[in-house]
Amino acid sequence: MKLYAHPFSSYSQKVLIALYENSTPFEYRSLEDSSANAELASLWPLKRFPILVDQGRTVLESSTVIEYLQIHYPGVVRMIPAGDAGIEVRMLDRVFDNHVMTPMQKIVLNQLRPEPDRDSYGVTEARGFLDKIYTWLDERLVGRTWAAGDAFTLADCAAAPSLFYADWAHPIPPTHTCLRAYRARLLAHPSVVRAVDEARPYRSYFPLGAPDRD
Ligand SMILES: N[C@@H](CCC(=O)N[C@@H](CS)C(=O)NCC(=O)O)C(=O)O
Repeated sequence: MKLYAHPFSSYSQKVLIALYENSTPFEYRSLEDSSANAELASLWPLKRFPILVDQGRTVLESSTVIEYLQIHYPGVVRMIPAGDAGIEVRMLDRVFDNHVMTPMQKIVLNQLRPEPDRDSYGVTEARGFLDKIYTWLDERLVGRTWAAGDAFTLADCAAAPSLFYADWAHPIPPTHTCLRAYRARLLAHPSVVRAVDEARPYRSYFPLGAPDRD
């Protein structure tokens, strides 16, 4: 099983955390390597990553990759619970991707554009979305250890990198104690610690300047 990913990429970290949670063996095709980049381009013209290749099958999209791992390489940690409990997990996975990761990426990627092509309207809008979702999450997470309750799931795999980088791009206000405590809990969790540590050598890639913390 090969994973095409980059250690500093948020969606790559999402899948790496799931792999590390269950100590699932895989070949890491790091996109620091030009040959891995060429292979990625031949497998997926959009060149979005991570992607997984297993026994000739290419699996796209981080959430689907994690679902694939659960079905084909199940481990002790069940990433998506069966039945109704899976609804909250899948819903929060979508919330973290669509409403934390997407506005965070908007702010970060805007900085990589040439100055005349920057989108200040879009960035202001993204900051507004993050303010709203931070408030929503701060309330939703009351009384929960992990995103969907007591168990670490797919939703936490999505939450860890999205909140990690979102807080760098648009800090979570100190008044949101529940959300900040959840982010800190994630950053102390072994699979997340490993993903964050592997990404440390690439912090200079953060276009807004990585803060001296975390
Ligand atoms: N919906 C995709 C998003 C993947 C994504 O946006 N990955 C970023 C890296 S974190 C990427 O491919 N960036 C390169 C690009 O946009 O060309 C997923 O869940 O896997």
